[in-house]
Amino acid sequence: MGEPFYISTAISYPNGRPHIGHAYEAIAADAIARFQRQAGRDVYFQTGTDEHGLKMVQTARDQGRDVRDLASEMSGHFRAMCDTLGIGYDRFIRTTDDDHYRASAAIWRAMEAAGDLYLSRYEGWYSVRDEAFYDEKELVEGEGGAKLSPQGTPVTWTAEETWFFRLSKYQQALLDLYNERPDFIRPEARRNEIVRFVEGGLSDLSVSRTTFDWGVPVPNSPGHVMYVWVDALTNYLTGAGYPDALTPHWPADIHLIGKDIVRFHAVYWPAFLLSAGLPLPKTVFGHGFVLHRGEKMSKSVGNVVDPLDLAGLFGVDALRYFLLREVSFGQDGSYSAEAIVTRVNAELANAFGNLAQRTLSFIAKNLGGALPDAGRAEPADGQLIEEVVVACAGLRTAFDDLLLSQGVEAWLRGVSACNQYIDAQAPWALRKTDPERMHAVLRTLVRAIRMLAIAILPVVPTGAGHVLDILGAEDRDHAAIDDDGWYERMVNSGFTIAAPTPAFPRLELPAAAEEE
Ligand code: ME8
Repeated sequence: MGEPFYISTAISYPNGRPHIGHAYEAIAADAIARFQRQAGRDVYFQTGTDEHGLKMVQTARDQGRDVRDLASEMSGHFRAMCDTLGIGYDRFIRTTDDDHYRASAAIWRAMEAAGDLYLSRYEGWYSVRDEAFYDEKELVEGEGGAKLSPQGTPVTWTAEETWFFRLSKYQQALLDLYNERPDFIRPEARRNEIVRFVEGGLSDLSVSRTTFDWGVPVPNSPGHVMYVWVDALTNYLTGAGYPDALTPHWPADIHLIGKDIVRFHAVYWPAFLLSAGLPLPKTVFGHGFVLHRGEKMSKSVGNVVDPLDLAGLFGVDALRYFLLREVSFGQDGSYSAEAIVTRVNAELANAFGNLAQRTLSFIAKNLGGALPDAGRAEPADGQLIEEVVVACAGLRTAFDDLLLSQGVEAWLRGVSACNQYIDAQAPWALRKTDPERMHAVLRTLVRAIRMLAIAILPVVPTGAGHVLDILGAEDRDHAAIDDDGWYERMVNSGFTIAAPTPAFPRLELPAAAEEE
């Protein structure tokens, strides 16, 4: 096994069904996980649901149902979304899992043993929507003078006896961390936000609640449950075996989360870990928001588009490709049915899908499926392979650095080199005039298509997998891209290409979506 690689998504609040933002985060994390598996890393990928807290209690109350039932039912929808979208998680954690209660109690005791917890009275503002405490100075004014959180959500005055965590004690340690490890928070804009916030001073954090009981009980403190973010963040450790011996996957390589929850991951979480004497994750990456035609949606606002409807309309690969390609990773992005159809048709269906389909069906039809002979090579053939090698390497370098959209762009340069090559070489015309040259051209294309299909597997696992199945290409990791002997071995094995069905069908704009 290779070097360990741990990637997590945020765990979602199961107070409603998943929306496109959840799908986006899961897809991005899955593409990174698949990519690192191809690179030979021993990947652990965790996602799941964050089931405690006041938001869950209130949603259940509003619906007149039991909070545990609500959590279970909605958690099931999140898991089903992951399964439908081909998210290859190693664990789908629920914060109601028994081992998670044990891990949460253990980190609590460790923070207590460090002298970082004390009982006092909390009086201040709380946003149930964000499950967050805010200082007076952070609040903004809404319509009619209403006080709102910096995220624009309503806040209520809260006063109760709670446990506090000595967050203020960690101010300098956190600033040192951001300074010494510039990659701890990415991208840069998020890092700057957090540095500014911490430089502004940190208040101690209220970490228990007494007004409801839907949470992890505070050890030896009857009536107190942990503040939902304490147990939520601990999910990452639960997955790594805590409090028993930590697996080699800890510390996590990437906590992938949205930009609205960077503060919890880049301030509270490292402070808890420092207090408990545990190693810190390597990178907290705050991706942008995906907006429908530029408008923010949220479960509470109600303009949510079900990702499974989109996957049903366009296909899983199309949705994955669109989101990873369209959104510059780390920034906000917008989607619409038209944008999905336009991009997927241009780049996946026409540029790559058609290249594979034309080439492989031509071979199936005209060569009886037999792999083309060496034929008569020309310099253009070697040049094309070189361009494709560079394109695949470009994708690899970019994905390694979490530049997902740029990675796909690099890959597309390889695809367009193939299409230019086809146009210039016109293999279909060579069939009658120069079959020897036709063989060399087709053979070059088969090699190029295989490399490109392997490289794009993390993004479109089904379609790229289909192309590789047609080619009988079983090895699909990065080493396989560089494997020059593959073609000869396939020829020697007598492999033939069967008439292929298209891997990336063209999309139609659904009638209903046009008017939306
Ligand atoms: O925040 N576009 O859960 P959540 C992209 N339980 N990403 C989006 C998005 C959008 N429009 N809307 C939300 C929570 N997200 C906590 C996390 S982790 C220990 C606890 C992202 O269900 C959001 O930024 O509100 C977060 O990363 C994830 O979806 C889950 O959001």
